[in-house]
Order: sequence, then structure tokens, then C-alpha cells
Amino acid sequence: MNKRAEFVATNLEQAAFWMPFTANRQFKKSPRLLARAEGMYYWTHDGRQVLDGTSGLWCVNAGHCRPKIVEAVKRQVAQMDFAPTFQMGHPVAFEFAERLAQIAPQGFSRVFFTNSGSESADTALKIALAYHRARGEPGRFRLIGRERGYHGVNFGGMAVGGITANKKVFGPGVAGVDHIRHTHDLARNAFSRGQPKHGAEFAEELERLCVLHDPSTVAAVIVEPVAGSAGVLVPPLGYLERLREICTRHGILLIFDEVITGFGRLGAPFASQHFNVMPDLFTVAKGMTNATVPMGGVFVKDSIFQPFMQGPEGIELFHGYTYSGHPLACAAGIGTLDTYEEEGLLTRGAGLAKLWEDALHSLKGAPHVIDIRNCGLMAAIELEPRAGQPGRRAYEVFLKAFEAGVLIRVTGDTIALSPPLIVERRQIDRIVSCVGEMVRGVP
Ligand code: PXG
Repeated sequence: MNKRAEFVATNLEQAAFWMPFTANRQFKKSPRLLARAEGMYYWTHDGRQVLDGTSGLWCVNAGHCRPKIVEAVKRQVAQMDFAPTFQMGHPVAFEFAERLAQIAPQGFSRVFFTNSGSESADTALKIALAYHRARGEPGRFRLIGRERGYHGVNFGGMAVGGITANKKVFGPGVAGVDHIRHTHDLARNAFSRGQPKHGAEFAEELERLCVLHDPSTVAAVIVEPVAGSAGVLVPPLGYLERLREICTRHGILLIFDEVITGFGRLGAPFASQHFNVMPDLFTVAKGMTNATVPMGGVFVKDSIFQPFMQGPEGIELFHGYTYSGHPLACAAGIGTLDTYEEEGLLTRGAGLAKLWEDALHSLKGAPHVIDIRNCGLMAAIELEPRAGQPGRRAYEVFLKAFEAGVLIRVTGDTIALSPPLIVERRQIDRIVSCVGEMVRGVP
């Protein structure tokens, strides 16, 4: 154990680090510490190998410490650590944006850089509002999200998000926000393989809200093509198409939050391509730089960008972050795209999806398992909650799996899986058999 690992292993109860989305007191009593990573694996501070079934937090799509990315970051940090992008520029940011535009769906010719998925969500909402104003429709101010949606933790994303725990102690939030219902429907769709058959009609709720609020007041609708944090909710067949139609009919912008689904997770570079439904804007982060350096972005269609360029001379969008287009992040991003391209990772999931689906669905019939969902290289196994202790059963599975050397995620009583896109068959088998064993082992 090195000195740093020794410090954290012995002193955690009084540690200064206020950990995010963590039960701090519980964690610090019995910490789980990761110290090294390579390819499909982490190693704990005491040297145990752990298979990464979650790509870190849905973000290390190419696997850990990939040489091209590491080299690109090293070169960049030595050459130019930081450069401003407000009324200044640097070549790496321009180059990365061009590379991104090349892999984006046709027509998404511009990208605005942020530093996280949360910032991307807030940026996309602000662009949507400003766009309508630039076109002379300033009355479009409403933002519509969806129950169980997750768009990060900043005020805009929190407001359109639909996970109660993430909102309830933070006040009234942003005005003019409403939500359509989620698409989870266990009664009709349990154990669906890929897109569930039932539920396209849930999109009609958008029509209902349009009638309620008057569609001419609605600026944008934001959804995750596949809801991630809420437990991998795959859109029912026809659902996204219906949302698209309703938005188009009423002049409402459709925003896809592709923070998880972007960069190959579903077997295509972006979910819009996988589902063949195009939004007007979409957000990314996570896999954009393989999580090596934090970064996010908002892609916009040319038709969204142009009205900004036709306004008065001067700054077209009063928005941006000190670190928008940070040189290290852009260098990491270029190294990431090189790696994705050389290894065909942005489409590799398509070839593995069936194997992944079959492996996961082999757990049907295991104790406690009430649903299994999958799409591309994402999956969820929903467990029946233990009476009076929601979330506890899945959390125990998570702890036991980690002890056994496999990292999974849990959200409520749902186990979520999203391995790096370099995953091999034997590793899929290991993840699934470990989860199966642990699920069978918990009361
Ligand atoms: N949008 C979506 C769809 C996300 O999944 C964000 C925005 C926010 O990104 P940042 O970079 O600000 O965290 C996310 C983040 C989980 C989990 O396992 C999911 C996320 C983050 C942490 C944990 O449910 N998604």
C-alpha cells in the first residue's frame, strides 16, 4: 500500500472530503477505495482486482487508462495547460469540435463546450430559450421534462429532472417547468428484450400539457432517450417518434440528453441514430473524453445556430464557462475519438448487444428478480424491494459483488450495468454470473 492509500484507509472517519451522492458516515466507516485502473479493471487500494461493470459512472466507454488518451493529455499539459476561449481561442478546441461534428448525426454542425453533463443540460435549456427569442418568439419560456428523468444537479437540470430525492430539499426551483409521465410499465412490459412493446401512448401526455399551457408558451422538451439514473428505462416502440411529431407540430424544440447514451453505449455513436429519431439539440459528457478530463457539450442543428448568427453584431450567446473548451479536455477528447475510431468502439455494442441481452435475461426466474431491461450495452435488473427496506436488497447485492470483484451500480432496488465498450464475452459472463450468485445469496 502506498502512503496516500495508507492515509485514506486509516483516517477516513474524520476525512475532509464531503463525498457526493454518498452516505458519508456509512462509507467512511467501511470505505471502498479504488487506486488504479486499466482496461476493464480497477484495483482497490489493497490490491484486489475488480471488473468494471459500470464504466466507472457510465463514462469510461473505451476502458481505463487507454494509451492514446493518456499520451494526448500528457503532451497537452506540457505544451499549454490552459488558454481562455472568451474572445480568444486555441487550435485544440477548434480541432476537437470539428472531429465531433464529423461523428454527429447529419446537420448537427455546431457544438458548445461545457464541463459536465449538468452544465450541458442547463446550457441546452438556455440555448433553447434564447433561440426562440432570437427568432422573435420570446413567449416560449416553458420547459418540459419527464418523471424519473435525470439531467444533472444544477438548477435547470434539477427542475426538468424527475427524481424526487434530487429536488425535494432545494426549494421551488425554476418557474415554468412541467413534466410528462415516465415510461416504466412493469405490468405490461416486464422482461422486455430491447424496446418494450407497450407505451407509445405515454407520449400523448405532451399533447395534453400543450393544451393545458398553450403550445405557443412551450420552448423545449428534454428527455433521455434511455433513462439511465432512474434504472435504465428503455423507450417503448414508437414513443420517441411520437414525442418528435408532437414537438414538430407545435414548434417545440426536442432536446435529447445523451450524457449516458452518447458515444457508443447503444451500438451507434448516438442514441438518435440508434432509434432513428432526431432531436433539435442534444447534450453529451462522460464518454466524450472517456472521463479522463471532465467535459460536456451541447450539439445543435444548423437551423438552431443560424438565428443567433443573424442577430446584431457582438456576442451572440451570453453564456460560457471559464473551462469551456479546456485544452486538456479537448486533447483527451481527440485521443478518445482516435481510440473509438481505431477500435470501432462506437458501433461495437451493436454486435455484442444480442449476447449481452441473452446473458442478462438468463437471470429471469432468479429469486427477487421482477424485471430485466436492456438496450445496446446498458441493462438493468430490478429486484423486488425487501418489505419496509426499499433499496436495501440491491445495495447488499452491490456490496457483495464488489467483495467478489465486480463493480455494479444500484439505484433504488435496480441494478444497473454498463460495461466499457471493449468488454469481452468472458467478462460479460463473469458480470452476469456474479450478479446472479449475489442475487440468489441475499435474503
Ligand atoms: N444527464 C444525464 C442523462 C446523466 O446521466 C447528467 C446529466 C449529469 O452529468 P454530470 O457530469 O454533471 O454528473 C447525468 C449524470 C448513476 C449516475 O449511476 C448517473 C450520473 C451521474 C452519477 C451517477 O445513476 N449521470
